Amino acid sequence: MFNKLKNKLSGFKQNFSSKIEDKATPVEESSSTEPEAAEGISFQEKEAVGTKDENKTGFAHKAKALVFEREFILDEADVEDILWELEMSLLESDIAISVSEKIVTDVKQELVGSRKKIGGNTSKIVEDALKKSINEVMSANVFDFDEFIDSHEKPVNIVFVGINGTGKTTSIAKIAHRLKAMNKSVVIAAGDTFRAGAIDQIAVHAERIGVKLVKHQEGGDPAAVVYDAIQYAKAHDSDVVLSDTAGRMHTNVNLMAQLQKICRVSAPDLVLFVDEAVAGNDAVERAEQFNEAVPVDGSILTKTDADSKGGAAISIAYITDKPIVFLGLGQEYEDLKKFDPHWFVDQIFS
Ligand SMILES: Nc1nc2c(ncn2[C@@H]2O[C@H](COP(=O)(O)OP(=O)(O)OP(=O)(O)O)[C@@H](O)[C@H]2O)c(=O)[nH]1
Ligand SMILES: [Mg+2]
Repeated sequence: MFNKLKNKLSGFKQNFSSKIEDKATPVEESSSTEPEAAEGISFQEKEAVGTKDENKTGFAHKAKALVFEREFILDEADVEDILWELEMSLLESDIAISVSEKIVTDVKQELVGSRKKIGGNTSKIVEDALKKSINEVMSANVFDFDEFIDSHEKPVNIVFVGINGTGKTTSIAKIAHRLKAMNKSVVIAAGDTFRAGAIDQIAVHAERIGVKLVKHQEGGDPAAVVYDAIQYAKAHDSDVVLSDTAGRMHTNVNLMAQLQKICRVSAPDLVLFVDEAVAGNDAVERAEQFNEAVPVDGSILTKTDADSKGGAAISIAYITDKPIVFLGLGQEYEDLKKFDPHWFVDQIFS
């Protein structure tokens, strides 16, 4: 997962930290290594009255300071090329332009132009600056799915949308499995009446997981299926309705109008846009285009297990201003992760 991005960031860390090493200088003794004068007596007086042991400790402290305490100051010209390379690496990793620019600016602001102490090793200083910025980008929009379900009036109505083959049906099955394990009652609406085999596909999942499926005939009106599923859930006091929809291109006017009808008729509490992490910037753009047709509340990024770049995951919430709700990490029901920016950033730097 994210191997290409990891390699690129690691190359950047190495280059930037060797630049810091080049510019590192020992901290001058007078700056911060001398012990503060005790209250009421001057520093000279304190030294004069100090015991032999205290003097020894003071000397050891100073000696240590000379060897280990270092600082650096970088100016823009020192790292211009390295930061340019970072920006190119981020763009090549499918991170959106504005997000790449933000990360580069953050790193620059954090490490360039002012005097910095070298606390740990230099590579850690660079990693911390990168981590801080990426964390900030990814924490801009967070959403707690479980809290949403618990705090919302029953049945919570969730509609899944996206282009063909991105993992909508599989994600619904994973979420149904997850909700069931949390003792929630789930109804699935077989709202993909368009693709041959779609109803059977979701029926197999519903049966395996042990949740109710509401379905009509192939070619039927998906809005009616979703409506019926909600009526069923209301009558049976179910907690959640998960509505599948057919994959559609955002450019297909008729199918987008059908999606609008589904949302009009069923008034979803949550519309989740599903796309593949591997689609990179395309996924981000599609999220925006779907949002223009039906107000999308958040995204699910699937196939993150096969994503070597990480760009969509880093950019999508920042660009669309909607949170990532789940990540798909494989084909099994358990391969679903509630999105956590800190976990994600740890994966990139693991
Ligand atoms: N590796 C991996 N494969 C996934 C993941 N999520 C879904 N898939 C696979 O992607 C393929 C398509 O998944 P579906 O759930 O049928 O996608 P869909 O969006 O419902 O497709 P349409 O209904 O045709 O639009 C299947 O083979 C899934 O097993 C994931 O997180 N990781
Ligand atoms: Mg499907």
